[in-house]
Amino acid sequence: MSEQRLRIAIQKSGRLSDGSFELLKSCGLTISRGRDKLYGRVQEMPIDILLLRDDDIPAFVADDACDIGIVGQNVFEEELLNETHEAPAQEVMRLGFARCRLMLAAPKEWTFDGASMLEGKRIATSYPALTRAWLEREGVNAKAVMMKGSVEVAPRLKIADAVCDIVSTGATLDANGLKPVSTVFASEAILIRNQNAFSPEKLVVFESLLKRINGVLTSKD
Ligand code: PRT
Ligand code: ZN
Repeated sequence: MSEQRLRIAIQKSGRLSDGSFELLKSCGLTISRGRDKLYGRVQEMPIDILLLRDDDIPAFVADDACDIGIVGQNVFEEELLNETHEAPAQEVMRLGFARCRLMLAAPKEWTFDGASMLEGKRIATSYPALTRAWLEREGVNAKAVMMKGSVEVAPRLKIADAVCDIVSTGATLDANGLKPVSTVFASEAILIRNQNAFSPEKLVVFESLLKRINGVLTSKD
């Protein structure tokens, strides 16, 4: 990949992919994908695209492997709270798609009357840092237990008393005998960038891309 081309990280396949590709397309960009499908090239502007797992995007951007990226705010903020990078990536703007909420959810039979109900309880989550920050704000002493997947089955398996998970329609919680009781973090896709100043060539491309994205977003309002 040329040093002169702006490198953008987007999710290879998942809930952010369609929105990310659509946004670039709406900006008037055509992407040709490499044979390995991990790499794409924009025809109209000097932009290279790296296709990654969403969880890797903040670190790739922080470490300068990519200049910018599109990721869920939930993943980005969790990484920030974990302070894994001395110079973390920075949020540039909200992109208005992949909206969801990180929610505290409890067994349906609970009569939930406030966060204090969670005192001393175990909460399964893929977002322990965001969950702990919320518990702290609420003044509750509870244990956030990390689970990478299938968080919603934890109460049934008696691994945890409640969960803190991403909710979109709520159907997954419902199917697992859980109900959402409180929003911990509201999320959507965001554009992030590396902290360092871009080279003059890259800056021109970056600013032109931002202008196009802003144009697309305002035309949707
Ligand atoms: O493979 P890779 O690691 O790249 O992808 P992934 O499987 O880790 O992530 P992916 O593609 O599922 O989600 C990417 C991002 O999309 C998330 O980080 C969120 O920012 C956003 N997003 C939007 C969602 C949802 N909606 C969503 N519904 N992420 C996950 N879900 C899951 C949730 O975890 C739960 O299992 O969908 C289920 C709940 O959906 P409902 O509709 O039943 O409530
Ligand atoms: Zn992921």
